[in-house]
Amino acid sequence: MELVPRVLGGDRRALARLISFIEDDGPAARAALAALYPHTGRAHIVGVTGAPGTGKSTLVNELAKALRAQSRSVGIVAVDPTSPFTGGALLGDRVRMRDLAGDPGIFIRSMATRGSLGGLAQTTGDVVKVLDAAGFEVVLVETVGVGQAEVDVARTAHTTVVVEAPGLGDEVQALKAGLLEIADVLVVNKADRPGAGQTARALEVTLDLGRNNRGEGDWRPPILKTVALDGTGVEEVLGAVADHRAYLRESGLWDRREQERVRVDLVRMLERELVGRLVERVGEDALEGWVEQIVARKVDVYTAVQTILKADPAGERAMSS
Ligand SMILES: Nc1nc2c(ncn2[C@@H]2O[C@H](COP(=O)(O)OP(=O)(O)O)[C@@H](O)[C@H]2O)c(=O)[nH]1
Ligand SMILES: [Mg+2]
Repeated sequence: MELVPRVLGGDRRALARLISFIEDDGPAARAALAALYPHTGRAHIVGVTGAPGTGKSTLVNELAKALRAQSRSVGIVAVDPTSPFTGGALLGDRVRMRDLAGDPGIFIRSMATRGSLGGLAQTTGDVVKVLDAAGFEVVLVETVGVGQAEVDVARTAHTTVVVEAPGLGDEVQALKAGLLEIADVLVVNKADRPGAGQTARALEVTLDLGRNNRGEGDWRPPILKTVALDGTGVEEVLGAVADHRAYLRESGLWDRREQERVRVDLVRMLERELVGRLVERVGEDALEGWVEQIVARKVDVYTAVQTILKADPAGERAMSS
């Protein structure tokens, strides 16, 4: 595909077009991804996640500006599956990020869900690869930390920044358990609001109780306070992100995380391919027939799966090997 050399050469319009192809998930996009793959592996992929409204987009904007001030190129992928329902959230992000537009050292892409969340995780991963291949030194991935798919997206980052804010109530407390486990850097944003110190102390206690963090290494996530609105504390967050990168390199965890990322990617791709092929061979009508039989309690889903796989020896072989 002629887009590939242009993307590698720094052509921004080619980059935007290629990402659109990837979102449409055609065979051409896969060929391009295959061609780009040898050029990946250089970017520091930084996930920024947390509950809606904590200030992730504002923080990402400030982080990007601070990185640009250090002359480092930045790709941003903002994933917000809630936006089609709430309307306008992504638009708001775009407006806010306008002060970064026109700078060739930065590329911003907002992505809304089209298909399943699982599909979104895949697409996001592919877009990150393209930005990596295109030479962006840091790729910031903003995700809303509300579900497993978002956590999966965060898991594919080298460094995960979890954003909290005071005064968001119980809903946020409930999110903490899952998100704290994947946090490499903790940010209490909206430090200009009352309760920020208390939120930070609560996080401190929770960290002490539940060490740590993917069960690997002895990195303790620093807890940093920011006011993303005016940039206060943003340099410190960048510093912590850089420290974490150095830690990953020195401890050998960088390579382990790469392996984890590739394994997740490989298994996800195999699942998609196998299920796709199998459904194609079995046929939608036959599947519908199985659904009706299962609904009618004439057969159970477990037996149905075994029977379908037996009737399709290629699928059976692939699934059981
Ligand atoms: N008071 C205060 N408000 C903030 C701060 N950072 C972001 N906000 C506001 O919080 C709201 C949500 O911010 P946004 O970045 O869209 O949050 P996101 O949903 O996590 O991406 C916006 O109205 C921001 O202006 C901050 O540090 N202090
Ligand atoms: Mg946002």
